Amino acid sequence: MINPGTPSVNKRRIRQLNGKKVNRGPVIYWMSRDQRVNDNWALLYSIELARELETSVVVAFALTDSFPGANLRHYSFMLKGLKEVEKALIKKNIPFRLLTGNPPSTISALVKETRAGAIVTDFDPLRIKNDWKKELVKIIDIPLYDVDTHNIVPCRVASGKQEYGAYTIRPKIKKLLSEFLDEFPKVSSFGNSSAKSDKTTGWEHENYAGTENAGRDRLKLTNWEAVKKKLPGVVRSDATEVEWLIPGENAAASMLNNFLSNKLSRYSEKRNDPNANVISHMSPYLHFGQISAQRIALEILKNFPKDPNTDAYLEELIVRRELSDNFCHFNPHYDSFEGFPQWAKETLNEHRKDEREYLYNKELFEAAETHDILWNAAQREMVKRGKMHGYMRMYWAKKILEWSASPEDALNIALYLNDKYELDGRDPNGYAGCAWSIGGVHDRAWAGRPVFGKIRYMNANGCKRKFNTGLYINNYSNFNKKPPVLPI
Ligand code: FO1
Repeated sequence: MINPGTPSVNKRRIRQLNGKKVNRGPVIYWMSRDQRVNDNWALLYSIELARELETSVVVAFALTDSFPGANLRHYSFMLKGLKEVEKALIKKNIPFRLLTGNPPSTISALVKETRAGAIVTDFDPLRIKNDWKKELVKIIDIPLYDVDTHNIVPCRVASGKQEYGAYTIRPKIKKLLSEFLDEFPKVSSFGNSSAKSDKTTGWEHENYAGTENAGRDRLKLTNWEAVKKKLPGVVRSDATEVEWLIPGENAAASMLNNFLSNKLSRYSEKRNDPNANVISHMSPYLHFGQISAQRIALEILKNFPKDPNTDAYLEELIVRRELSDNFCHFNPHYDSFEGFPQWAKETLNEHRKDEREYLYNKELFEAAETHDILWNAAQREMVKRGKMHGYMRMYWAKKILEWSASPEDALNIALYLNDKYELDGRDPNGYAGCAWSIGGVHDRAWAGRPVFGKIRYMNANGCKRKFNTGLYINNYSNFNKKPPVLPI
């Protein structure tokens, strides 16, 4: 229970997605984007609502084996994180249910089974999540609330339209930080009367194995190995599991501490140098919601004086990331040529027929078999480590535009590879990043040139000026070479 008297969740984070009235019965937190127990406004609101309605909370994660572009690399990282979520919730006497199947159907089945009185879920601007929510509200007659706990300033509060770029959204966000960048209440254990009902609601389901003592109640434990085996589509992937990054809320917190203590002081100077390894590695944890951006910002502001390092990092963490949610939320074509700004579509159309000095298809790009050894090294870093350095991602995507038959092919290939190999693929950051590189989204027009037109151009010399490209190329010179064990 949140300790009585704790400030309630800022209502401006919350939207009710249908017009239904709450019923008696437990509050379900349908956890999806924000897969963590600490620093989670959606979980906190679920508990607050349950307290008001004098009922209990059940947390559910609806697992689909067909999340577009996802494979073993992603599911393995995600499931390990969810296993930790379940353990942490059980310690707080909050039951966790892992549901497998089509999310709207499995969630509505849970509503029936538990006779739930309301559902809370977390905000996500991606099409697939909106489709799930639209389908769910058609088949439930209790309220569905959506809480933005991914953004510090809720996406739907920061702006009411698609923003042109960082320079237009930044002042809007800065003005609202004092309202939203507040400390989270702690979630202590919850006198969950529903826990007793576990026995009566017959949770005999192949996803469950055994029970765990949780205070005076016994709660079901998920059989995670059985669940992972049931993910048929992911077993055959060639995007192998990533070993160097430990998944889960605890690992995310220690990775953050490591970044703050050992790397932040060199961040602004070295952040564009892949060999310097000063990046935070937060993006996979942020993608799966295993850490809150608000927590990261609070830790920085609490413990570090404002300086070029904190400015540069907070700009990425707050402005750039919230800009990408804004882009995906307000632009339904966030993953296609149609989503580019008018000036970019015009200039790319004018240069459609320009001769491509080199031309590669998806297979050659994927195999890192272009003429450019720097580009190939970046592709191999992504395939081997599941994470390409941010500066190289821009170069990598822009070269796909330069060496593809059309801008549409380029965007499709960049998104396909990004979503297949990047741990943080299928994320608004990735869609906005590819659209920036290939379609000038959030950027301005530059001097025209073949193929690119007025889209900003980048070349290897630009990289050479920033870092030792020879060392980077050597580190990723072939697929069999073990990637360097970078000091995490
Ligand atoms: N979210 C879900 O609610 N259910 C899933 O089964 C699921 C699978 C999944 C696989 C790979 C991946 O990268 C993301 C996945 N997500 C899933 C979504 C994820 O939790 C994030 O919410 C979004 O991708 C970020 O917008």
